[in-house]
Amino acid sequence: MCCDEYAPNRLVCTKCGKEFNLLEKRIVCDCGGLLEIRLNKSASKLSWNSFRKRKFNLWRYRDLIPLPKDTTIITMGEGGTPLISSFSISKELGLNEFFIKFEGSNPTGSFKDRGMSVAVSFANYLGVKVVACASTGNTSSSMSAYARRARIEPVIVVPKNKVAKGKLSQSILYGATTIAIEGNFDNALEVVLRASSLGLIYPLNSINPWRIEGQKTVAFEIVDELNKVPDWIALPVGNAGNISAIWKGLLELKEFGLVKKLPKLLAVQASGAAPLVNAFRKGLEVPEPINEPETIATAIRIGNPASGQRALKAVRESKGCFISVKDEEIIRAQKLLARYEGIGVEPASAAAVAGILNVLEDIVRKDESVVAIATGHALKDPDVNSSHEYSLLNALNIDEAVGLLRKLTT
Ligand code: AN7
Repeated sequence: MCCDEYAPNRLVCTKCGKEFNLLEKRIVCDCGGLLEIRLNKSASKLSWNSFRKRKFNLWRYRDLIPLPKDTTIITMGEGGTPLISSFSISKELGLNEFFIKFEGSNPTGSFKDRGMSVAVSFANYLGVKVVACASTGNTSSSMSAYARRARIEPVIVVPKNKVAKGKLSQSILYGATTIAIEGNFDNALEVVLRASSLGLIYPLNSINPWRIEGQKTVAFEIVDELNKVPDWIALPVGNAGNISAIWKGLLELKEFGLVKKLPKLLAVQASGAAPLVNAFRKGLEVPEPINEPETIATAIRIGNPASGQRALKAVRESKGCFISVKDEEIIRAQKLLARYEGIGVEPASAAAVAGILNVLEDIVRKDESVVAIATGHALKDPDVNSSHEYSLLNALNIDEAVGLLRKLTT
């Protein structure tokens, strides 16, 4: 029997390999490396059938989320999001199997709720009083909601005037203390990292290993629902926590015998904020930061991704690809999803679909199965929605409105 078999779950530095007790409050290693949670082998007794006896939300996979048994779970039923078949777009493109995993249906409207449910549960277990995050808007909305539910104080640091209205309104509703910084997300993250190292706050950005434990569950759900591993998973990449989490989840499924093969990752960035695409092309392991990232997809307007190195490794291991899309292509894909499928997503999420459209036949073959992760709801960014053209007819009264309808339908 391997000595490792009954080794406890543990925190391991992704840089130097140093190990720590799982329940330590620590976020980074003394060497500066990010920490990752490693599961022990007892999970190898798991099966899809045992998962499927439970409700379809992220807590179906509780056995793979190593929170202590007596943790109070701070939940709003996150996860269990719909995997929507794309009828029209796939038919139009001649794609065999194309699905949208609609993360917009999470409690605060984005995939961030998965990581926050787990990480706020852990913060609460630690007895933390104040949590903080830097954010382009979704992390801050989600953290504020879950922190309030746990009666913990939320503090958010956001780039001034660069957060979409829907997201900002959410954190106002939750009453998060808000610091709006002149600068971008990368500067905001610097603030949170410094405050964390001074012991002022407990950070809930995706450098926190517990966030990753929650976010990996989207990979479990995709395989669970499809009943197979798709050929491709496409997703937008900003700070690169999500793609790192998804790859970690997939590797765990393989390790524990729950899948035999792994999908390729199609990682999509906006062309004005694409440090990882550049690094991928140049064959670099560590990305070079971009000083002034710019894109209409404000969620992924990030120049110095904290998990960039992990993301590059994940995409390479998967034999996938990093690609960039232009803002016009993002807007076109957003419109396509809305007007051909009825699926409303925010611009960052549309980037994943724009990416697939760009590389169809070159990188993604039409006979392959593809799942695009729609990370956030359309209501997050009402300004971009309102910039699409549509037909507006004004009527002064009821008779005139009925007259317009008559004209339109005859
Ligand atoms: C809709 O909220 O970084 O690569 O601060 O909101 O894990 O960063 C948001 C990121 C994709 C990219 N899609 O995920 C934040 C934040 C949407 C997002 C991403 C984000 P990561």
